Amino acid sequence: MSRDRSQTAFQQARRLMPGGVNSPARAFGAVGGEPVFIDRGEGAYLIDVDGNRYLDYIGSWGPLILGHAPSVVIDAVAQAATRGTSFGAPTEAESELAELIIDAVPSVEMVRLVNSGTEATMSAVRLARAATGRAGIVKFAGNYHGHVDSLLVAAGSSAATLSVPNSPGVTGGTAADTFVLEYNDPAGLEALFAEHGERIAAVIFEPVVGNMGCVVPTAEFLAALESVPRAHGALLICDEVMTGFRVAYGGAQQRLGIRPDLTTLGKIVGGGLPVGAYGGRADLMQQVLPAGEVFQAGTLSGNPLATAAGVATLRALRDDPPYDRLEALSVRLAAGLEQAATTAGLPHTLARVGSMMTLFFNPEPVTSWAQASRCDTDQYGRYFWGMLDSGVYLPCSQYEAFFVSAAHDQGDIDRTVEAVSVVLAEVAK
Ligand code: KE4
Repeated sequence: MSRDRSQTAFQQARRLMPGGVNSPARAFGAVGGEPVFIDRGEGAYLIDVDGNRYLDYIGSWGPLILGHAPSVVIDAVAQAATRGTSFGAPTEAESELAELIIDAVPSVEMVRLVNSGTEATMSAVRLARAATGRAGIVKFAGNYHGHVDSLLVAAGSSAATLSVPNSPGVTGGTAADTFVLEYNDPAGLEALFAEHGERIAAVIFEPVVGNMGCVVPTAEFLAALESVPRAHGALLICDEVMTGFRVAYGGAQQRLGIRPDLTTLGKIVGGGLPVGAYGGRADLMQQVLPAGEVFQAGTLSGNPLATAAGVATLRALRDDPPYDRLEALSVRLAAGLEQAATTAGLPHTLARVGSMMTLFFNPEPVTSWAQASRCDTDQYGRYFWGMLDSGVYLPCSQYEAFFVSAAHDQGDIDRTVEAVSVVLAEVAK
């Protein structure tokens, strides 16, 4: 499999952009080697600039639940483009997308469209702080909510779970208002609120984690998330940027039966174009400018092309839900992966919710970052490259979920299982 043109492209890109990429997730840093440059996507497949075809399980890190270039989306975007790309003025398409989101997501009564998941979580945190008059935010290790300064923090050394910046440029002052706990630790949440409850504005969490690999919440943890913050006057922010419209049409909150105060969305709601959204209780959202006084703005928020892609995508998911078929394909794939790892004698666990899943190179079930961080990432790297050379495009990190799309079929799944059986046998040597 020649990747000469990708290598040339990468050398050129590295002279122009930091690390040659516009998001570090794409740089293959966690698995070594150099990224492939993509020429086009077709259904479940990516074709790189050297003409190699890959069965794609990333789907642009989640947005492409319908696969690459679905005609419903391409036609909608092309049609919208003939009328102009952006007006900086309200359009009816924004109301269409807002209404689709409100009708789908149980806890969302009002919504504001932005341009990314990061903008959504940043704005939801600001709103929670304004609505409660408090500064403290609680997040969980291994949960990622975009590159928001106050959320780019890691568990601090102190037992008080005070956090420390985990990026240069994030100030100690910013980190001082953020607490980091272990996911799936109800006692830790209760203890933190017992000590600091009166200064906490909100808890933000991934309802099914994708960003340390797929990690499923326990019922006890979900119960604590719904009761403990509220007992102390704090809000619950459910970050569904990855799970929204992925694990169910109504997101993880519909599947798990939870009701947060605010929800953040991204990825699928834009159908591959830049859309984020935050929404929830009307009494909270009415505090956002110009209805209220909490500032948030954006030149291209709700722009006609992105809303056209989002509306087309959500209508397709609403009118012809793919979730049962995605479940059947995902069950088949998960069984194949587990069988291959077991036959190869590799310690592993697999976590899956709907069409998002992760094969962990770890003998223990992964329920928090403490376990996730003990995965054998060298084995993962060999698995990644073996699959890539077999024409299967998996996330370039153990700590990312991967996805089945509606464009995948049973033949794709079976070819993937055949490849993984050969690759994992090699990894085990
Ligand atoms: P964006 O700003 O990248 O649109 O969304 C940030 C975000 C917020 N919340 C959750 C739960 C997310 O998963 C993300 C973004 N996810 C990563 C992949 N795990 C995006 C990939 C990338 O950064 O390139």
